[in-house]
Amino acid sequence: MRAPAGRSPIEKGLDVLVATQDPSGSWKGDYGGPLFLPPLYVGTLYALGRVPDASTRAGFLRYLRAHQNGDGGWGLDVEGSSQVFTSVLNYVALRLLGVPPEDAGLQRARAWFLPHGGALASASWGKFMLCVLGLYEYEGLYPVPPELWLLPRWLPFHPGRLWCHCRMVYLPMSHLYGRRARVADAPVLRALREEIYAEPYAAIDWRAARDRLAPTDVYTPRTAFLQRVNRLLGAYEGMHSGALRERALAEVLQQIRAEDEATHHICIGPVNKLYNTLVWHFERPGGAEVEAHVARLADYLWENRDGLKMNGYNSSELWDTAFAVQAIAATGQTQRMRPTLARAYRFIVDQQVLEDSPQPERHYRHPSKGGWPFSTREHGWPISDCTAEGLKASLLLAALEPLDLTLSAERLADAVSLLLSMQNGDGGWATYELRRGPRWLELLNPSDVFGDIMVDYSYVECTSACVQALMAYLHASKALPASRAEALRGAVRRGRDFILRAQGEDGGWEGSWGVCFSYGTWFGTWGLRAAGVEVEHPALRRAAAYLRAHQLADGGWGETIESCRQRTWVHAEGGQAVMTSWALLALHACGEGPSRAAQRGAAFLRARQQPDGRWPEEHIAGVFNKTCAIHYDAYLRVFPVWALALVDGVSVG
Ligand code: LAN
Repeated sequence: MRAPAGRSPIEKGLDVLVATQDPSGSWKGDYGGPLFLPPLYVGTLYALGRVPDASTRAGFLRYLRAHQNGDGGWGLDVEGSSQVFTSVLNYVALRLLGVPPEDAGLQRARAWFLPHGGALASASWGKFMLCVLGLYEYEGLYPVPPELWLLPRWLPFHPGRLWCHCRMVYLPMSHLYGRRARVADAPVLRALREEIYAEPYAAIDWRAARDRLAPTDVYTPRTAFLQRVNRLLGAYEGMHSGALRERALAEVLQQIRAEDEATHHICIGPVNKLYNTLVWHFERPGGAEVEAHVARLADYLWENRDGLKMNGYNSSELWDTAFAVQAIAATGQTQRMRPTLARAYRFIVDQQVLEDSPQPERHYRHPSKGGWPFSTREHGWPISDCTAEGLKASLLLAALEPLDLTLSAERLADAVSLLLSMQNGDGGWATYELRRGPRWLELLNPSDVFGDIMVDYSYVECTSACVQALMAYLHASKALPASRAEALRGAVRRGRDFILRAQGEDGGWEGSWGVCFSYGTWFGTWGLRAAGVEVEHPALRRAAAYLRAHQLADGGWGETIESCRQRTWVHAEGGQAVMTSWALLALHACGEGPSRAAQRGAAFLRARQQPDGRWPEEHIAGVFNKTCAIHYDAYLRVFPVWALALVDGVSVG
């Protein structure tokens, strides 16, 4: 696509948004990045006995080869340095796809992971999948007992209190573990057992293997507390009652069924999607549950230039669309963009979740009615900040009369009530639920490779989005009963105070779902401004100074995922368009759009825009659990337009 000459950078950016909108009205795209997902997908297909068709196979092969590091291994994600966990799993995936062990890429892989300890040194999640594939022994795992689900709910470590993503992964794991699920042996598996270990399989001491772990695979070291609990679980496993186990497995299966049905077999995330599929395969091979799961497996696939990948979610559509709408609105070109906005509005309206999941308390679910999910309504798990962004976008669009569609007052009120119900005692908002567990649960994080997965904490991003949405609703609603308006203002004040407390000494905010401090500081500053904090407030002065101090010589801002891992700003080699945009949005909120720093940032964005209106690919901008990078395809099309709309053309002060 070539842009007509003479169009402004913003117009060219808008043209790209128009051209890339999906017929459904959303923007959707590649949501890849994590390299532990494709091999879990391939392993699941293998376990189900479903040979991928030729194009799926070729697509996966291209992707896995494209992301093999120079040293022969694979990282946790496409930007990460090699780990045993993902190196062994991707090696196994390539073999299961039919690549022979003599293949040069596979030889290089073995030459990397065998000296690093082979499969015995993999992080715990790798060993688990290897068990299911018959490539590791269950005795070499610390137990994942399903009986935990039978404990009284009031216990602080009941699994129902875990962050929902952690809980929903360990749920099917406990079933597979309890049944010691394992695929039938086959020649390729026998060969693999010789290839992925540095020693003969028969000679392995499985008990000792529980504690083997390569330093490359450790982000969250196993605490003494976790080791004690692990030993306790090990002792329990040696003496557990068969009848109780059956009861626990039945309860776990019931919870799995509820998750499947509430999400139309999409499941909350990619890992429990695959493990739930496997549970049903072992429980009722070829049964209706397996068929229902298989029908939705491809929802997670995405083909791009680098090959076929498993996305980190069934999509990021609602989230991206809500941001695209806000960026477009900021340009003021809503007249010309009307058809695009009308389609987006229809999409957003259609994704609101209109009812609670079945028997929510029974299944540890927070109410859902009125919320927006990250992806689609069918997925069914609303999230605080997705609800907030969905609400913000809807209110903006409703104000652009007439797009012949509006959300009823009742549906808007449902969204607001849900947001109010999700505010934590500390004034902040977590992701999907109220915070349910104590901080010390993090000491039992068994994943090795992820940080902060045990509890759903309050986050600056979620809090800021909710504060902004509540204020937008307050401004838009003329006739609110006084008590309701007061409840909203109280929630906003508590949210504001949380954001103030979350600010770092240096003036920045640490982001958790984007890379990293530029992302967090965008949310921090916007939340404070929405809550009525003046630009002269010391918190905003410090934020602006913090951003100015991190501007690069090229006029841009840039961080790498190392910022998230090390929890301190780590500069990229040069400015990145997405992070520069976040910094500019934040400076704008601090009243510094016209400043020299911001104008240099805008010039950086303009200079980097290609003739076709796009910005070139750059460092990954999304992250989860401190360590894993994830690609947000729409960000490069949305945020530069938004930032330029707010700061460009404003005269230098
Ligand atoms: C997501 C995607 C969306 C994201 C935002 C809404 C952007 C954020 O503001 C809140 C957190 C949330 C919902 C989020 C949490 C972690 C997720 C679900 C992911 C990054 C997508 C994939 C990731 C999930 C945990 C991946 C599977 C790995 C495990 C450790 C279970």
